[in-house]
Order: sequence, then C-alpha cells, then structure tokens
Amino acid sequence: MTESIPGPKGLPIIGNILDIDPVDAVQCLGRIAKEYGEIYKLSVGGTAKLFVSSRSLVNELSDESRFTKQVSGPLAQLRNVCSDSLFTAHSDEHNWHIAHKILMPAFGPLAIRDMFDEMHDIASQQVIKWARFGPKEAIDVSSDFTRLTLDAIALCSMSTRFNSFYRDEMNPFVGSMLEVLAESGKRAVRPPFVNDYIMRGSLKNYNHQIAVMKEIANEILEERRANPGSQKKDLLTAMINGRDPKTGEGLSDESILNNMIVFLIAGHETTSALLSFYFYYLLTRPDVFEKAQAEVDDVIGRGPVTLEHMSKLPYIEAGLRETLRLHPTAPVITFHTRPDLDIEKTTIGGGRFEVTRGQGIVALLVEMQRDPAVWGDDADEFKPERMTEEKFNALPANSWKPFGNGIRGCIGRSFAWQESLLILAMLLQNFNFRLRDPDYQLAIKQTLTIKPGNMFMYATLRDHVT
Ligand code: MNH
Repeated sequence: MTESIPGPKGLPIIGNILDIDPVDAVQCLGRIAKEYGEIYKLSVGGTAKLFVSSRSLVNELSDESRFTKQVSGPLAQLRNVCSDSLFTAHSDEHNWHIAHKILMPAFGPLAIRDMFDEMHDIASQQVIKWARFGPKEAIDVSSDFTRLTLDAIALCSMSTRFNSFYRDEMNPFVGSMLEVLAESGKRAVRPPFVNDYIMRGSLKNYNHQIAVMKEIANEILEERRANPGSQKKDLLTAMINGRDPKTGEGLSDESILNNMIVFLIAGHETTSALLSFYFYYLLTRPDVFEKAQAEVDDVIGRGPVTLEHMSKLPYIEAGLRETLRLHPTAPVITFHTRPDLDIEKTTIGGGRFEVTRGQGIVALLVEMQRDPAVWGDDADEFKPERMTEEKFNALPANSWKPFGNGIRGCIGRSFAWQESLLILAMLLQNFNFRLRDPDYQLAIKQTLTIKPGNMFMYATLRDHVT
C-alpha cells in the first residue's frame, strides 16, 4: 500500500493557482514544503504535480535508468521562444541529440580555456567602469553582473560585442528576455484557455518580446553568414558546420537560432545571479571577504590574473559552491518516469509514494540543498568551510545539484565557473566594497531564475600600500 501524498486543497478548475504567487513562486513552494514535508501534491495550470524537497527522494529521481527531465511548467512555455532547443527539448526529441553531440565539445573544458582572453577582456571593462565610478557612485550589483555575463557569452560563443558597459540601457535582449521569462512563469500557472483567449494584451506583448529576441539572434547569424571568411572557432561555427559524427546530420537554421537564444538566456542570467549572491556574502560577512581577498593577494598578488590562477583559488571556489547550495539560481528541476519505459506507475521513497506515467515531479533545490539530514542543523548558514574540495567530493550523491541532472545537466558549468573565478579575482584584487544601505536585507527576486533584488554598494580602489 502506498501512502496518500498530502497537499493544500485546491479549488476546482483553477486548482491551487491561488496558493502560488507567480512573482514569488519558488519561495511559496518552499513555504508549502515546510508545512507538508518532503513530498506534496499541488495542482498548477490544470495539472497535478508532485514537489519533493529531501535529498533521499531527489537521489532516487536522479537515477536516469528510471527517470528523466520533464519539460513542463515555465520551461514548456519557453518552447514558445526556442522550441526544441538543447534546454527546452524533451529528452526523446531528435534535435536534442544532434545539438548535444555538436555542442558538447564546443563547450568542453578545453574550449573554455581558449575563451579566457575574451572573458578577461569583458571582465576588465567592469573593473574599469567601477574604478571610474569612484567610491561615491552607488553600483547596482546585479545589473553590472548582468552586463558582464551577457557580454561574455555573446563574445565568447558568437564573437559579438554587446558593449553593455558602455551604455546606460541594457541590450534590448535583456529587457525582452526578462518579460518573456516572467510571462512564461505566469502562463505556466494559468489554464491554457486563459492564456490564449482571455489575456490577449499579455499575449500580444509576449509575442512581440519573443520576436525581438529572435531578431537579435537572427542579425548575429546573418552577419556571420555574410562574412564566412572571418569565421573563428566558436559556438556559432560549431553550430553552422558541426555534424553528428554518427549520422552526419547538422542543425537547421531554425535550430541554430533556437540554440543561440538559449545560450544567450541560459548563458548569462544564472551566472550573474550567482555572482550577485556571492557578493551578498562578501558584503555582509567581513570574515568571508577577508579570506577571499587574502587568497587573491597570496596567489595572484598585484600582477595580471591568468588562466593558471583559476585552479588555485580554493576558498573562493568553496564560497561559490556554498552560494549555489543556498541559492541555486536555477531553482527547480523537473522529472518524470522515462516515457520509453512502458510502465504506467512506479513508486519512490522505498515504496511509499506512487508516481504515475507522465506525472511531473518537481525537485525544489533550495529546500533539498538545505536538507538537515545532509547538512545538519546549521543548513541555512553560509559556511564555505563545508565546501572545500575534499568535503565537496565526499558529499552523499545528489545532495548538491544546482547544475541539474545527468545527461540533461548544464552544458555551461565550466564556462560559468571560469568566468566567476576570473571576475571575482579581478574585483577582489582591485577593490574594497561596502553596502550602500548597511541594513540591507536580502530580497529575492524571481523570474525563471532567482537573484538578489535592490542590492547597491560602493567600490573603493585599494591603495595597495603594504
Ligand atoms: Mn545551465 C541546463 C543551471 C550556467 C547553458 N543549467 C541547466 C540546468 C541547470 C542549470 C539546473 C538543468 C535544467 C533542467 O533540468 O531543466 N546553468 C545553471 C547554473 C549556471 C548555469 C546554476 C551558472 C551558475 N548554463 C550556464 C551557462 C550556459 C548554460 C553559462 C551557457 C553557456 N544550461 C545551459 C544549457 C542547458 C543548461 C544549454 C541545457 C542542457 C541540456 O538539456 O542538454
């Protein structure tokens, strides 16, 4: 006998939509987990989903011989923008396999090392901007990290300069993307007929913003096609010329555009949010700041930051891991039973909970990565010490998974890591920081990702008098 899965009672038709505030969904889902426990059921957008928040259940779901990624909720809505791209494809969709084969090597560790100089170029622009600002100009932390990460992904993967540090306004891609992500989140909790027939104004704007994003990607692709001689070995070249080694198949222009958009979205939001959350700790924890800066001073000193330094910053690396544990910037991953296994139902939790075919099971990473069974009673505290290389490698399987699961895990992990270490090394080498509002309270803003809202600070150049 399986147990019945608890959950808040919903109203007919609109289900539990009223229990979820779409602008704050992840925190709401977390609060419900605190009330109902490691697994609960909730009806959203007309479908009942399960929400799990313990390491042991997520560990079971991570078994790829039984479960796989389900594209549902906001992610399914994102298919309106990028169809069967690497990120939004169902696991059995043919285009996922082709794109995966072609893009994995283009984004592997060696390729990322080759991108170091271009990353350094963009990071220097941020250092120069903050130096010119001087100590009295308040810096909007998330927004400059967004400039950094967007410009870095555009330059490193598409050889395109967005020059965001030289403009007050972000590239239009960012505004359109934020609207599309927010609206995708709202659409996911509304019944389809409301999206398509009632919210006509929202739909019109949604389609317009999608068109803006497609246009930006299309311009980059057309420019590359018009100048084939200037081809550099980047992601774009890989997508244009790459062939699946087994079948010889390449990507259609439509697929190339879909994947360009995905790289522009997935390649910047999450990393910029990671850097902003880490800065929250640098700004509010003098002990963390001192250790991080001392590491940079010891390892790098005052000379240029190089590729070789990237593997020699263990304290900062531990801090980044700990940041992603407390604030997984892509906060949920969704599973379902593998559709190719012809089973109608199975159980999880040692036979306790029944799961049916097609049933979406959402892993709440914020809760799961604070599971006291793994992290102890101080799970909510930021302690980089628990994330040293040694301790990190000894963690129980699947207790830390901010980069997703298995073959559908993040393709940009090494990119994000190198980019984060590089910019942090350069910033700590050159500046001291303080919050503009000393009693700032962390306010989490959500679109598809989460990031700290309204966080401003001052940056003062270090005088380097020793
Ligand atoms: Mn990324 C998939 C988190 C940086 C491109 N990424 C995922 C998933 C998570 C994730 C979680 C799995 C999503 C799911 O199961 O539905 N990604 C991150 C985080 C960072 C990040 C926390 C930074 C920190 N991601 C990046 C960067 C890029 C990128 C940088 C591109 C350069 N991510 C992707 C792509 C996928 C993905 C593409 C989809 C891979 C696949 O399904 O095959």
